[in-house]
Amino acid sequence: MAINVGKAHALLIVDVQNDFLPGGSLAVPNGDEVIPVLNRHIALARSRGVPVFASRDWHPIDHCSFQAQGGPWPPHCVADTQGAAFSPGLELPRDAVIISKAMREDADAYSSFEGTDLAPQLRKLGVKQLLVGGLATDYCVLNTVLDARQSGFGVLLLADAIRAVNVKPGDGERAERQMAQAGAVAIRIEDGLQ
Ligand code: VGL
Ligand code: ZN
Repeated sequence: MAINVGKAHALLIVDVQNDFLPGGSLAVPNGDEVIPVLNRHIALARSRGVPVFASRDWHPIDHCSFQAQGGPWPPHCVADTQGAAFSPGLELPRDAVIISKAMREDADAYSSFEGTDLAPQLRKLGVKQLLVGGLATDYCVLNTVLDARQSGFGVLLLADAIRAVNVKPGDGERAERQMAQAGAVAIRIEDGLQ
C-alpha cells in the first residue's frame, strides 16, 4: 500500500509535550516512542512541501481538568512552563503552525479543532486529508480524529506514532476501533509513504 504524500495533505502532530512523556506529570506509557516515527513523517512532509501543524494542550494554572478543581487529571501542560513545551526531540520545522487548545479555565478541549481555527486554516491551504499522530490515543488523538472526520477531512492515522493513557485497560484499542469506524485509515511507517 504505497501512499503518495503531497498536495492536499497536512501532518498534524497532537500534543507531543514534555508532561505527556516519561518523567512528565501526566506521562503516557511509552509516549516517547512516537518521536522517532513522527520525525520521519516530518522529514517526508518537509521534502514534499506538506504543511506541518502541531497542537498543544495549553492550560491555565487553575484549569478545571486538574484534580484541585475536581477534574480527573494532575496538573499538566500549564501554559509557558517546561511541561507544556514540545519535546526537544521532536524536529518541528520552523514554520510549523502551532495550535493551542484548552486555554480557558472553565472548559476542557481534547480535540485540536475545538475552540481553535484549525479547520479554517486547513481549508485555506486546500488540505483534504490529514496524517495524524501523537498523544494520547484515547483522549486528544481520538477526539481530534473524530472532529477531523466530522469536519470532512480524510484521516490517515499514524498507528505506530500514537500511544494511549489506558486509564482503563483497552482504552487505546477501543479508541483505535472508534477512529476506524469513523473512517480513519490506519497506516504504519512500513506501509511506505512516499
Ligand atoms: C490529554 C489528558 C488531559 C491529551 C490532554 O493530550 O491526550 N489527555 N489533557
Ligand atoms: Zn489537558
